[in-house]
Amino acid sequence: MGLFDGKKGLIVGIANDRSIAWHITKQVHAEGAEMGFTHLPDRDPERPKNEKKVRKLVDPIGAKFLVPCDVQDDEQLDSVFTTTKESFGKIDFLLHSIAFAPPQDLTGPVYNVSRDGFKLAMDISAYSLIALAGRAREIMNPGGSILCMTYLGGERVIPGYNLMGLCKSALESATEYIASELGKDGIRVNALSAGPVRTISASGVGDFRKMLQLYESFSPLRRNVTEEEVGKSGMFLLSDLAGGVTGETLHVDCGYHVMGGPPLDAIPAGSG
Ligand code: 0WD
Repeated sequence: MGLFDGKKGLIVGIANDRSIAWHITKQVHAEGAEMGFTHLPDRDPERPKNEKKVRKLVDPIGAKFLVPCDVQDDEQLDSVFTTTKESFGKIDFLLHSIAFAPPQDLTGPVYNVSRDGFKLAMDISAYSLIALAGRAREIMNPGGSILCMTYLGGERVIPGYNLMGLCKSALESATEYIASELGKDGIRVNALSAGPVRTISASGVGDFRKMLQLYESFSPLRRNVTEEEVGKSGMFLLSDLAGGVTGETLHVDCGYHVMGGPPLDAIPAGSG
């Protein structure tokens, strides 16, 4: 008896086998869920590399469908939900696991962010939750669960996270407001705040290797979170086990978010 027996859902954000969306998908699949997926559209239809990368992962687990979706395109979003409705009728969960900021705006200081870069990053990384949730509510069963992915840089300054921090602040606020609006329909909306995981998007954040090292020495568990732990926490929030949880940002970061300063044993001896 799986936690997701008879449950159906839509996963937005698998890019490859290192994507957080894939780690969550594996856990939800193991609990019996049936899923449909989107992938970033391929610029050259003759060379569908995005589709191929994702299909290689999701076909073996019985994907109901795999369709292109650029969340900046309302027609594509409408088409995704038409396919979802045709395939499933109603769904029980939705995972939003996407983000993007133009590298030149992400790597520079926030005070230098361009107007267009700000708009693009906010559109893909934050407005997309609004666009997806507004469509999902039309076909979601009571008891349904919407989950997005966030990071501590949306709550506090994390050097190098920069513009994406502003996007995550907006994403987390949208999570709370949409949770307050959909609760009467029995739909929960939460955010999972993961510690650093080595993925393609992460490689766009300044000095990611140093961030991993810092988490190892500063977090209460003195280590980084594993992909499997992120996957299981995501599955928890999408499942009925989290039936009383909504509007929440759950940290799965080995406790790093509680630290106000480095642990004393993290300061090199003799550096007084
Ligand atoms: O340490 C990390 N990796 C953390 C990531 C820690 C905490 C949170 N997160 C968040 C990210 O901010 C993001 O919201 O998790 C989410 C997923 O990120 P990820 O798994 O680290 O990144 P990735 O595997 O790159 O998936 C993000 C995907 C893009 O992948 P690529 O590699 O192609 O950039 O978002 C998708 C795309 O597949 N994406 C889009 N999908 C639809 N329309 C768009 C778009 N316009 N832009 C990007």
